[in-house]
Amino acid sequence: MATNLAPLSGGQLVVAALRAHHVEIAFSVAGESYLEILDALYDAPEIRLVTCRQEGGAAFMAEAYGKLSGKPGVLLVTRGPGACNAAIGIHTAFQDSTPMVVLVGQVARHQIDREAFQEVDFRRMMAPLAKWVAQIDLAERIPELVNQAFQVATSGRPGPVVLALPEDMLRDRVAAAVSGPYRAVRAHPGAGDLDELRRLLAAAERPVMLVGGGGWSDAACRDITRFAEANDLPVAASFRRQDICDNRSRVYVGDLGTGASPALVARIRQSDLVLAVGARIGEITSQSYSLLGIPDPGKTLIHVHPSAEELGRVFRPTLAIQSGVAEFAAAAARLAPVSAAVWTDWRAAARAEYEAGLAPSPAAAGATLDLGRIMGWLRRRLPDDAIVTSDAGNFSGWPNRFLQYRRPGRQLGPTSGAMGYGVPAAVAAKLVHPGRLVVGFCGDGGFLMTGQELATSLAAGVGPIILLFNNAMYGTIRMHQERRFPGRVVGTALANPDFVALARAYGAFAASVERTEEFAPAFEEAAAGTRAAVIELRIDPEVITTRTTLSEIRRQAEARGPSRAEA
Ligand SMILES: Cc1ncc(C[n+]2csc(CCOP(=O)(O)OP(=O)(O)O)c2C)c(N)n1
Ligand SMILES: [Mg+2]
Repeated sequence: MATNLAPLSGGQLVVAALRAHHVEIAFSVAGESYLEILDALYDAPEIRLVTCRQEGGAAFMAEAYGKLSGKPGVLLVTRGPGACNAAIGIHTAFQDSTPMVVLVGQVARHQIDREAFQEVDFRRMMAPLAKWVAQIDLAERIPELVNQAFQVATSGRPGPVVLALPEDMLRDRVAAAVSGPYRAVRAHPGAGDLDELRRLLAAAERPVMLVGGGGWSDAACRDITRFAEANDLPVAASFRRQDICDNRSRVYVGDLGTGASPALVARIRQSDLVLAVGARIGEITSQSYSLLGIPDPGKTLIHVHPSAEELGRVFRPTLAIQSGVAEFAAAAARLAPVSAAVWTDWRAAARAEYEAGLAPSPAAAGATLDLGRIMGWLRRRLPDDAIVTSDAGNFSGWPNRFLQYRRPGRQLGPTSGAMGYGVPAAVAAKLVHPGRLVVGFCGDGGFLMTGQELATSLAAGVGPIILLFNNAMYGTIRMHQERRFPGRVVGTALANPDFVALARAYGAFAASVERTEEFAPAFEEAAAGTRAAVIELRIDPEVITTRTTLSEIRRQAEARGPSRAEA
């Protein structure tokens, strides 16, 4: 009981609770609102405190850690301004179903509701961004509420939890027993569910499995691939979740991202059964909600998701199975296979289309910097355990289409579409796995949003390789402009700094690549070093996607005429 415990400050109790939940790393930007926690961390060397340069970068690092490890990413930020900067990473953790625990310093309890210095009501501000928000007003409740935070962040559909910590509460001294670690709650598929799944599958002729969402351990990925191979089921990955099913397996048929292969999209439209495992089937994956009817999908839909709230939310499933993805994958791998002969040709044709898509499209070929050839080289060069991170932007189409992901390698990208993710995620990945090759992709736009976290990387002595696609524009938005308002370019041209000089000023290795043949030597030099590296790829602005050019998009929009261009 608490009575014979030595009193601790609220700050010390928070750190004791983090230890009880086996926290090994925390990302922070310091603030005077939580000095007590920082001071307690001074005495807790087993928790690695990473000092970041902006809370947006720190929040992306915590999110990437959560995605990579399956454990909550812990983020420490100060009240109003710190929390506002961190919001982008909290929103990303929410959309990406990533476990995260955010500790925010708050004004003293007796100042609340005066609009005290930097005061924000976090319950209101974070309500739509976080899975749960609470404020700890009594230091003796720290063990209870920190435990609840870890439980909520990891159970069901994982997500971010925000705890506001009034600074005077952190100074109070109380005797309270912390306890941990948390135990995530995950549902299992029932025997009846699995029987019905087999029955529905046996009745199908053109089935497709769609895998996505968070919570995929290496073992769960192996299990779901085994199930797919045993049943010869074609497997598509949802947006930025390409590392679930080994892309080299004969069952893998491609991904449903922003630049999805038209052949794959057509095939899913033709399918008579979709088995969605872990995926929410969100806007990007469903190709703007066009792949399936709403609410009647128009075909058999078996939807497996850890959260009851997601099942039947948009699409009415024939069979809804509430289950953790690892729990479902383990059960599916043990199922007796359904006779697959009827769809073997269907699966093989889908695989052939995917493999054909690995050959670069003619539109991009022949450029001085041939990105198709460079990506082909990288696909062969990256080891099985490489970690690839990505920012948001059109450049991400290149690694998404041409690299092949497999465990233990990883793909870490924001399904929230948040720019600025690529560099911090690469830094976090390299901190967790210093011995693995970490390659972060970003555009010139995204790089200047959070590229200052290179300083964090160099301070921590870890070296990811950043591939910076410089086309001197917010290319994605320019593409949309050309589609809707051809020739009317506004707000999307960028005047960039000298990226090589900038990277070198941080102490990073830097190179600029203009010709295809310069890429491999620059990459090898970066990989041979231990410092962070930035390789700038100078992209012809014409090369706007992996499949088409900017002028082709403009030509098509002009041919459609003003009314069609509006559509
Ligand atoms: C934080 C944030 N701001 C704005 C956007 C809207 N947006 C999406 S892509 C994009 C341009 C990305 O430019 P860049 O990083 O240079 O990549 P490119 O598209 O040129 O390859 C913008 C502004 C966003 N997704 N996230
Ligand atoms: Mg750009």
